[in-house]
Amino acid sequence: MIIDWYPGHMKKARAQILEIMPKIDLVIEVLDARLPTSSANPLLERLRGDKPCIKVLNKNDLADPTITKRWVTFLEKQQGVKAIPLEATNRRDGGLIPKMCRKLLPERCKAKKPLRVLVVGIPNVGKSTLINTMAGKKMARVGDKPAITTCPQQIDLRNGILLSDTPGLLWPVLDDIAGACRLAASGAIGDNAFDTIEVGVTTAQYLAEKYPALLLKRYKMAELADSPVRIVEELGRRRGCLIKGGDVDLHRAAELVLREFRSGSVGRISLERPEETGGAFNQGVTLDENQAQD
Ligand SMILES: Nc1nc2c(ncn2[C@@H]2O[C@H](COP(=O)(O)OP(=O)(O)OP(=O)(O)O)[C@@H](O)[C@H]2O)c(=O)[nH]1
Ligand SMILES: [Mg+2]
Repeated sequence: MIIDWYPGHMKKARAQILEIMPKIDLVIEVLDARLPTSSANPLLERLRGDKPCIKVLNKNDLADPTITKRWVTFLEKQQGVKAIPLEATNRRDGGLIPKMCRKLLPERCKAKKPLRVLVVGIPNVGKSTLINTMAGKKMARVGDKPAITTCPQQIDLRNGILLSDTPGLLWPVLDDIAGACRLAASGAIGDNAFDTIEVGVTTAQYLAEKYPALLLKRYKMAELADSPVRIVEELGRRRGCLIKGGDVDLHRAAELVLREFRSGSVGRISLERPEETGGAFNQGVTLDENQAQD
């Protein structure tokens, strides 16, 4: 399968972030709590250098809470990093961030100039939502698909913090196949850029391995079929994803799995654990590197 998704604005955004970085005091990297490794852009890590960083594990409401706790401990082992699980849509959660910023840079806060904070992360992870929640009003455009923000935008929180919202940034070469498949499952990559059946079936396989009880409950199945494709067929049949003649429409069934995983309808699910990133996704999709290169 080919994942060919590196919109032109991302290349530009990368250059813009490079330009802004020297003027930045602190970086907020928004990660997807369900996949903190695959949603971390190694390029951002390099661009950040030794600036302090808050790693926000966003969409915490969708992730497995016990695994998220382990991620916080794991991420905070990095120099200059504070990690916090968060629901960007939640006002109370958003209010915690300015306090964290000031705590990380107490000396800098004594200066008259506002603290300059850059918000970065992959597409659709919730950067603009977090900014709006912190600002207490809609300042940045938000949407449930990747590539909503296409150029950097500055937002003055009027509390001594100046935020920069940036377009979601993926890396030009998606050469980690399992990671790319998790990103596709999470909604970070445009739906037209990957094979829905492959990613949907791989997601169902992972759910069957790690969260079988949630899968059985959601689709009211007594037991799981003996292969991932059959599982998707079975749940598709149960939910009326049929074509003429009564056969299952596998594409629609795979879409259903992805939609319900993304919305949290199946339950709180983490696709990665700090100690291992294996499982179904490692046998997942293949990428055409030439297509993904910039
Ligand atoms: N369940 C849940 N959804 C969230 C959360 N934060 C953001 N979202 C949703 O995620 C989608 C993407 O949010 P945006 O804020 O536009 O994401 P972004 O990172 O700015 O995306 P780009 O601008 O495309 O890079 C929206 O539908 C939000 O409502 C969260 O904590 N939990
Ligand atoms: Mg945005």
